[in-house]
Amino acid sequence: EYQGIETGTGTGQYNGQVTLGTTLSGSTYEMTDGTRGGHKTYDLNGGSSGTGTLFTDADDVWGNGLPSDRQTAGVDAAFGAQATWDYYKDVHGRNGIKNDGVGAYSRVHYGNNYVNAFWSDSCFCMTYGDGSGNAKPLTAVDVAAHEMTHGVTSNTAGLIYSGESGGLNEATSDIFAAAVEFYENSETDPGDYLVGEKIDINGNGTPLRYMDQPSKDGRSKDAWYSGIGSIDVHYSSGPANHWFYLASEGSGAKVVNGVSYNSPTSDGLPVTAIGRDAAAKIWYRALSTYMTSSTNYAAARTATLQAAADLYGFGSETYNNTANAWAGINVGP
Ligand code: ASN
Ligand code: ZN
Repeated sequence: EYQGIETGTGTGQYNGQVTLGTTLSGSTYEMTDGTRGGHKTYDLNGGSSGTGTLFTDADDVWGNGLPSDRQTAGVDAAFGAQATWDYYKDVHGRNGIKNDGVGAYSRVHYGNNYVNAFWSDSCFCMTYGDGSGNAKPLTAVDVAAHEMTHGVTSNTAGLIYSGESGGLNEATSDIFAAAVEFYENSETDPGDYLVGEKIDINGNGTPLRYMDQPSKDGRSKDAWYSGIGSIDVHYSSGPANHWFYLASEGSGAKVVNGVSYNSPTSDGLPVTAIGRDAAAKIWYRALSTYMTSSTNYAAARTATLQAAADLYGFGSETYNNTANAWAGINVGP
């Protein structure tokens, strides 16, 4: 009996035709990615516990792009996990969520009309609902990267999921969601500074969150204020998401990959971009080296400046513009 690492092809709902890491076991292909820590993708089939059944296939050609094919959501979830794995490895030299080369796993078709996705530290896994009404399956690349990054945060800074550290935890997931989407830059889902734009969770085509001006969602905050730690972490993430946009692209109006952004600063002073790659490098080093479970906005600023000094030199242009982006969200020395 043959057993080995294979490369299949799949058609999910969001990225057209993709290649997938699979495994041949006997005469059956499994959705087990042997090149990325053995990450497996399971069909929960409406259940809400356990693993359901591992996706298997006779010819290593998965999904048909329609949600009616059970494999379609599996293709998207597996693709999101592999894109996120590749991003952390290629860009940050991180070998999996724990940096130990071991894969997590994904579960799709969770529950009934479930309109969310989540990471769990206890199963070391990601779970996706099918959506409901207008809301499509929650398996887009930015959602997968957001959830998988919760695992990375748990295994690095360990930012507590409440108060200001909770907002920074959420922002870390949004920041790397955007970074992974730009890294993958698929033709049908190019990189952007929007979160969840493919899901249509609001039913009117708007995304869940905007990083250039987080308040566009009607709830998130654009800038830090004393007391921001008492709002929901998905809204107190706003200023840090805004920091990432300002650092990446600078303040003012801009079009990136065909999407228009406008990013005013809280102090009205302009911010010059350091570039997305530098901003992501700085945030990752801050997260993995300097932030702790209780890091707040002021400490996050210090952590990124230490990271910027390490990577680009104290007082360098990149260092100074990193500080300017914090000033743009009302976090100062
Ligand atoms: N999808 C949400 C998130 O990752 C689930 C939650 O509220 N924890 O933030
Ligand atoms: Zn989250």
